[in-house]
Amino acid sequence: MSDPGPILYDYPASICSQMARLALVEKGVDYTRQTVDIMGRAEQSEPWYTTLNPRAVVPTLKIDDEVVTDTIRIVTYVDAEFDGPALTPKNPEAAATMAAMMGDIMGLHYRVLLYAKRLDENGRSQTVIDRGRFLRQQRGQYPDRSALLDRRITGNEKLQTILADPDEVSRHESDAAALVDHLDDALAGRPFVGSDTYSLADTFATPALARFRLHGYETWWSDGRRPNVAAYYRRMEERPNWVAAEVIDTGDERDI
Ligand SMILES: N[C@@H](CCC(=O)N[C@@H](CS)C(=O)NCC(=O)O)C(=O)O
Repeated sequence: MSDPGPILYDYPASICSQMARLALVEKGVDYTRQTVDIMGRAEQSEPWYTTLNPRAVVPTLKIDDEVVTDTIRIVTYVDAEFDGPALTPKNPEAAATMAAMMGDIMGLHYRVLLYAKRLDENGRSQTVIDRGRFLRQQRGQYPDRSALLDRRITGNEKLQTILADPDEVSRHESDAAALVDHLDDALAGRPFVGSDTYSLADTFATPALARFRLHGYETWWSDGRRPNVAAYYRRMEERPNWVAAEVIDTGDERDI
């Protein structure tokens, strides 16, 4: 059988999948995608996938027999192992700044931001409640997946608790807005967030900003606010990798 080359197991709208795709596209890697339906069919919990990714999350990159999980590890691997433009600054200090930025971007609670603007008058999201019900059904149906599903159920309950607490929701929104401030500062007088050339930090910042826009937070960088981020966002939208990596900044909460 012919070598399939690198395979990215991903989900189109997942923010982490978009980050991995941007890194692959920037490096010019010829890869194929296999969709893991993390929503309706919950394929991430199926044994064929958890064998690859025991944490049952996307993305996963497979190259021959090598399997790489965790988005930061995936993009770092892609940058190190494939030809193409270097996406990590050579200067160790700049590389450390880039890594810190990536950690900050990854550290936000994107699900809170997703549902925060779509709560009912009691601070509840029917989508999150339905998801919890679905996870408990799966827990009954697949006892062999109980450890994984119990973690998911606990996560779902925590999310419901956060969403029901306006102070907690505001705290997560403030963390995200502070990140946008940080990006605006980092972009003062330079075209990219991590260095003077496109870097892994841009593969993270782009889907994060796209996600904020999708969730209705574009006001953070419109009407003269955070002008460096506003100009950066326009530049990133115009890059060929935006389309090639399928960065998503419009859509419906059920798609993601
Ligand atoms: N730290 C992990 C996080 C991955 C992650 O949370 N992926 C999300 C999509 S962005 C996912 O698979 N969610 C499905 C689920 O949690 O059931 C990484 O960087 O790969």
